Amino acid sequence: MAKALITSALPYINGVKHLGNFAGSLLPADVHARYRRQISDETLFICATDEHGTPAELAAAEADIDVFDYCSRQHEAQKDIYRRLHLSFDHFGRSSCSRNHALTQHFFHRLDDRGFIEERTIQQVYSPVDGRFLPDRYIVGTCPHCGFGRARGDQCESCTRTLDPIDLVAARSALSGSAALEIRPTRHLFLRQSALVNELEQWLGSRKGWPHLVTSIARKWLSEGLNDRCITRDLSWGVPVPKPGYEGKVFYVWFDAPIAYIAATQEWADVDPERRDWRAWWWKATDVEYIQFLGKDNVPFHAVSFPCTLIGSGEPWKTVDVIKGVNWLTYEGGKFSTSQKRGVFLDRALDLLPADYWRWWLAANAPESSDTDFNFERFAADVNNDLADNFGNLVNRTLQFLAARYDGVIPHGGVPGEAEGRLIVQLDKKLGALRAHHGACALRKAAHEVRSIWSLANAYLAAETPWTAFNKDPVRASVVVRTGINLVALAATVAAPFIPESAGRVLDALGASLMELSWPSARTALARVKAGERINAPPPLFAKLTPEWVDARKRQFAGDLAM
Ligand code: B3M
Ligand code: ZN
Repeated sequence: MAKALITSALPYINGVKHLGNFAGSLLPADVHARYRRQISDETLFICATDEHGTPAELAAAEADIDVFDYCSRQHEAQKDIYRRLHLSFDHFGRSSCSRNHALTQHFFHRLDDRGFIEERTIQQVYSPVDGRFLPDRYIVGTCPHCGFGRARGDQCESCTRTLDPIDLVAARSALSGSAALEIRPTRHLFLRQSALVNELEQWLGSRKGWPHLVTSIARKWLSEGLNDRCITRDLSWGVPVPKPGYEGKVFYVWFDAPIAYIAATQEWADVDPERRDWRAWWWKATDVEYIQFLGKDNVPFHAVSFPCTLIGSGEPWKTVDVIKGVNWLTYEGGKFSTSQKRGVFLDRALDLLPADYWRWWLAANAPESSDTDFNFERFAADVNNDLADNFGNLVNRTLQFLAARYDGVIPHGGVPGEAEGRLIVQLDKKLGALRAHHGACALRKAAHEVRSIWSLANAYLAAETPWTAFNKDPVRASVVVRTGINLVALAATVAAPFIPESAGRVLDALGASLMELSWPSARTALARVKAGERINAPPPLFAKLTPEWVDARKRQFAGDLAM
């Protein structure tokens, strides 16, 4: 039995995430975790909220509440949304937890002891009125390129150009509004990544099976020369820097956030220390396969920075085996934007439709080889074709026919014939392909294989016409109906990682609970549900999305588009 450690990029704490965040890391990680459990691999799926850094501090200040309380509320809100999206985390933790504080400081001490930390003095903007140094994002002013009045010191949200705080016209503090800003020297700690280049090169060379996108980003960073990285900030919200002279400073959020993968695993184990051991997943864990799921902007931090932390510690930490990085999901031809509230956010998505609709579309259109554009027409067309007409129709017509003609009891009699033999051969081929796609974390291809299994099941029923055979050749009809019911069970089984709620309803109706699933070979799969069993047809699984629905959604979200 293989062991799979699966992590999704940690969603930032501030605000509800959008469909792009969901499609880029949370959903693919969940589908993979569900698949791994289905094939009985020992699976641990870990995630957490990424709570430190400027955005959380700023948002809490705006809402006029304590930053920890702010994060607690946001964490609960996000957790609830992920539950409703059927994300099957083994643990959903917080990067602000005490375990992460301790672990982050531990890594710092190790790196410092081994000579990988260096003090440097840098020039930074100081605001006497606020009594503090201001990170780039805390400085606002007019964009020199487009004239946008609320550009931030790191980037103009209007024209998206990256900025330096000194570029801003009429720069002022985002906290107090004070324009009396000074440049002052401040001391910071740097992680000497340049001293780890060789070890990192070697490590990267030993990784196999990464998507081209990920390898090329990692290689680009290495070939441009690894810069030493400033790992401290002049903030109060974060993990304190345990070094004299650094009182009032914390670690940079990107230093502590990946460490939270480990800390969250410790928290998972803390719940049941008798039976759970975090070390089995992270410490000398050579029997574990570790897969990280994330969007392409996060690749450098996972392919370079975090490995530098782990390798630089000189301790036997588990490093990632496969980084599954994906491209962007775009929204109606443009970017999703949290700050500009552009796009469909997860709470509103769930108000519109159950999780499975979104899960299916986003998996079947995963932005793997290129960016993918979400728009409501495509969404409705795919949902109607795949879920309602293909899977939904297979389930409904089979179970309704059973209810109408056999009183819901699976008929005895007859033996499988040539058509069933052919079916098994075709199914085994498709199941093999499906397993290979899942194994390669190729979400889109796996979803397409699932769809083709649904289509094959529908094609079998269309060709073998139990509804006509029922009168002409009842024995043959019994064989086809039995096969049909088992095809429904198989269709739901392969669908389960993608649309767990709908698949679960079907399997429940068939008396085959999700927990009992093992990965089927076609011959055993088609003999799972036996003659004589009574089955209650579930109500229709999916509603079709009408052109009126699409129009209404476009109008509903038009305001966001205009922003
Ligand atoms: N919170 C960024 C993001 O969600 C960041 C990921 C952290 S993973 C350790 O895009
Ligand atoms: Zn601008």
